[in-house]
Amino acid sequence: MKTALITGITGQDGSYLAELLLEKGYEVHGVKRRSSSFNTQRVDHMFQDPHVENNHFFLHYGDLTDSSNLTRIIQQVQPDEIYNLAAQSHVAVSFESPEYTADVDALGTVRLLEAIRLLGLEKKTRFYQASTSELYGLVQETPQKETTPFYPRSPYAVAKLYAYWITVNYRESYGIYACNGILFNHESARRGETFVTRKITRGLANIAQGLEKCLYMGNLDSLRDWGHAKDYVRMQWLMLQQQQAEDFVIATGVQYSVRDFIRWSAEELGIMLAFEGSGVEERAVVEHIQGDKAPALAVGDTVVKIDPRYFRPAEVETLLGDPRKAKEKLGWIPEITVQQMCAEMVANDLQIARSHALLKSHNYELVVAKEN
Ligand code: NDP
Ligand code: GDR
Repeated sequence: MKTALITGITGQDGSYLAELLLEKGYEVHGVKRRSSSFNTQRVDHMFQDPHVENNHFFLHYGDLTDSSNLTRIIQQVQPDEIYNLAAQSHVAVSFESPEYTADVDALGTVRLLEAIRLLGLEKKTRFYQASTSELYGLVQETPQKETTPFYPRSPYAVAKLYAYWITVNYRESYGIYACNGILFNHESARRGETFVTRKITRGLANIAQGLEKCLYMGNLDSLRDWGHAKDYVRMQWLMLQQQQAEDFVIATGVQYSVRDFIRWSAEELGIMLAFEGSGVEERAVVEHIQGDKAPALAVGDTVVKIDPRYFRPAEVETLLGDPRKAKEKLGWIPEITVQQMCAEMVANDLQIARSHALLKSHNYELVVAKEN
């Protein structure tokens, strides 16, 4: 039985990857942060009573800023594979917390690689680094592939640039099987609520059910290459099963705008939107409603407005990946389209919104988180 250690197991990708590895018969260990409230919702369904036999799922308290703790966990677990998914992963937040982002996203990576080296696990432990299309930032070539030069545009991306190169460096210097997955945006019903896709599906579902009035957005012109997280974690595993460690771009090869994603999400709720005005005056107005998914809305309601608070000091305007290397060498092809993913996300958020609306209609007090 192989043993894997996943940092960031409580996040979107960590939870899907843990499911995949358990299915493949791995013993799965994850690092979770101490928090004053529960932070394991995405993995609770995998939790097994530690008192029963044949438990294959274990969580350890830890933090990427704490090297002695990481070294101790790795020493105890002796993993065949480490997936470093933990990060302060929000680009906009990284402008507010640049030093912390560097500590976790950049130095956290070298702490793990050094632990592998200090413990003499260079030949045993394979290492996956969650690299990102944000490395391309101000794009130098379209579509972006493994050889495209990087131009990071945020403290997050700059920290991830260090992590990318330190992973390459430890591969070249110490012969560690270490590789970078340069992943373009990937989403799901488990996506954090403040990333743009989930903010849209959750916000519109809440508005449709009368729990919120309007969704405030940033740059609607931004173009992204969106895939489904479930498809992308399959590739993370595949990258560690090769003869030789290599870096791969993982993307769909198709891009859409934030505005497109708003339009599809609204359509899933039976709402046809008209976008009016431009710049910070742009808004989306309900033009037509069909079906029963949006009982709280009427034709003419404004459901999306712009709030410049969500503009970033430096924006990544366009990202489009070229996944040919992954297709050719790993046989990896994404199975879920962005439109299917959008439908899944809306259905999930509509179900949550409906249950909240039901509670509200029976006078149960409900607070829907608004900060986004
Ligand atoms: P999430 O934000 O959903 O998950 C991040 C995980 O990291 C969470 O488990 C979080 O814990 C954990 N974490 C944050 N800070 C620390 C810390 N100091 N010590 C230990 N753990 C910490 O991200 P995703 O699942 O979406 O992404 C996974 C990785 O892939 C990240 O590194 C991200 O930067 C990268 N990436 C993501 C892409 C995407 O589109 N999703 C694309 C390209 C790269 P907690 O739950 O307690 O907050
Ligand atoms: P990104 O994802 O920055 O690409 O990083 P995000 O979903 O946050 O933004 C995508 C684009 O949408 C624009 N946008 C908004 N974004 C947010 N969050 N909120 C808004 O209101 C809003 N309005 C417009 C953004 O400006 C941006 O252009 C994600 C993260 O998962 C990273 O960890 C990962 O490395 C990259 O994807 C690939």
